[in-house]
Amino acid sequence: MEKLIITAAICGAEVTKEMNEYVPYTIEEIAKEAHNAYLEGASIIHLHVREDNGVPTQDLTRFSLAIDAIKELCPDVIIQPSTGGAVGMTNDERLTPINLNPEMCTLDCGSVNFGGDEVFINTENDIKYFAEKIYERNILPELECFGKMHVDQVLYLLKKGHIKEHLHFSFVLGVNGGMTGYERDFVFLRESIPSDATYSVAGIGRFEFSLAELAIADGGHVRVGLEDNLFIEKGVLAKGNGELVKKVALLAKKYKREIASPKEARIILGLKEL
Ligand code: KMH
Ligand code: ZN
Repeated sequence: MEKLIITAAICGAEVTKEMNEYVPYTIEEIAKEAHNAYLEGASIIHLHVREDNGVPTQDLTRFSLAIDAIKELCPDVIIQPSTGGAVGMTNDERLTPINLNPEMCTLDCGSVNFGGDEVFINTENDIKYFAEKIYERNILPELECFGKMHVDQVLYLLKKGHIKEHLHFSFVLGVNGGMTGYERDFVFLRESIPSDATYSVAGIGRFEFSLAELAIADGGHVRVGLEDNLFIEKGVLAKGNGELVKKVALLAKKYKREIASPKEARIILGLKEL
């Protein structure tokens, strides 16, 4: 089986220090959490940034500072800035970090309820706009799908030429308002993508490690981190992203999956060598 790519979603836009003190806000905290994840086997850092007080932002300078600080500690790691940002941001605001020409970024492939009155809006035209801007810069998008209809949207936009191969999906399952992350959901999505596509799972909350295990056994890839889940086990807060990545690395051992280095992850995803 292909080696396992572990992505660490270290910070997100929604979780706070009140929920888990290890959620990073400052540039130094973000770099430290990325480094801890990298040391445990993460080859991709899925990156959101915050103001020092924790407010989510898509500010270009903030991204640039965070990326430089991460690269200082983990020079070869793949950095994948979010173009999802936080609910309510404009499309152009969300797209800001692509101006730094990262190797990857996210591309959210449909709208989803995000709890209460919040809707994370990604219309078909929004997705086409994001895709055009992302491919223009030769950035590989991670295709974030919060349910089966988002996978279908990707396949439709592929046929119409708006989305291009290589397809690397992220099944983000367990959002309150999106698709759940049970085994049957995983199998449904897994069977819906082309055989030459790659995928990663991002289980939200209690789905984090059960989905990780399914993907590891199947030959897929895994995203974990405080953005998605704050607990190392039921009722026990994780002591940072490193601990969450370490738990996935241990699961990989159980299935005899080796962990991909950033160099190997680049080959699997068809990215250029550093
Ligand atoms: N924060 C969510 C509204 C992404 O990074 O592309 C969107 C999100 C997805 O986290
Ligand atoms: Zn994100």
